[in-house]
Amino acid sequence: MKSISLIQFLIEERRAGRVNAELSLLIEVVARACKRIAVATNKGALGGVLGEAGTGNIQGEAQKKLDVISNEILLEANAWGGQLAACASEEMEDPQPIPDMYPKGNHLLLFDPLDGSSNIDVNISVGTIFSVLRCPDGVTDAKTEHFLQPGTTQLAAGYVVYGPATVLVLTFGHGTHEFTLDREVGSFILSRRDIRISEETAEFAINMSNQRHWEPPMQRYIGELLAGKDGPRGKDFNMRWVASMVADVHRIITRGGTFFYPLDAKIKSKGGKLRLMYEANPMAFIIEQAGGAATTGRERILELQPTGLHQRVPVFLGSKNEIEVATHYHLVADGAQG
Ligand code: FDP
Repeated sequence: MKSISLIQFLIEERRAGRVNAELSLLIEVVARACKRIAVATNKGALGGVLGEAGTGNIQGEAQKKLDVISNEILLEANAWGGQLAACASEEMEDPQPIPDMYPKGNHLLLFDPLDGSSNIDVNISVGTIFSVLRCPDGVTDAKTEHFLQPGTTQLAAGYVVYGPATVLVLTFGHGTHEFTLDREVGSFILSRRDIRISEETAEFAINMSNQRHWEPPMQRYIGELLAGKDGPRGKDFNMRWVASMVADVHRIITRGGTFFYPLDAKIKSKGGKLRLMYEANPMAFIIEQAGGAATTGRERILELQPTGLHQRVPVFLGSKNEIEVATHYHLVADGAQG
């Protein structure tokens, strides 16, 4: 079979009228930056990139050296290309404008440069997540308020998982596609087109150590899965938790399953654990485009009106039928459905 590189794929998408030249160039630049992050992560201890950076990000989380390096790689790669009005990142409180010496474009890029960073030092998969929005017309100085658009307006979303292989998963709203990095050639090659997530599954991912802090409908839902064949669901379920969202989502993209980071008493005041703009929204777009579902347990993630760049939300995503059951239990508990 003839292999199709990411560049060829993007040219084909342009010819089909599904992306414009500026967006396709932007994705090429992001993919190139991610190849550099892959090189840095692959070096591990030999590259001097492991361990703490000795700084904290704006969410008060300790930054790893690779968080900082990955953020710089993405900012630097995207500053000069002319496709962006501004960038926003998990690692920076405010959006970063494009320096005056470079031309500005019509897009806004949001990213989590290195997701799952607690796994870096133990050689477990980590990843980059990104989301692309259109900069509102007439805005020459893009600020936070211009980024606060619902996930349904995303023009593109993707993630790269730095695992045994480096894999890019991408959507422009016309299906979800996977590219695998050919390290010898240095190109991402299309490895799966139009991925479909099975509607049924018997595999779920959740941090069980938070169980006692969950809300009653979450206790009920997971309790029923754990009861297995003898319980109300009448079948056995298996559990996985990598604790890198990219790796857990990539498993779902590959063989189905569900991922939950629900509200719990410890994180309730923050609104959840995961970030809406650069974690939940891009992943929800990718999952829905592959036939899955993504909710907060109560609402469709992509329809939320963001209120802050670093807003947190509960995340339920994956195989459709299970996400529907878990969401239904929450709505019933709230009295919204009988
Ligand atoms: P991390 O804090 O290591 O960056 O983005 C947050 C995240 O990882 C997700 O990638 C991951 O799914 C989750 O947090 C892990 O949470 P737990 O520490 O509760 O396992």
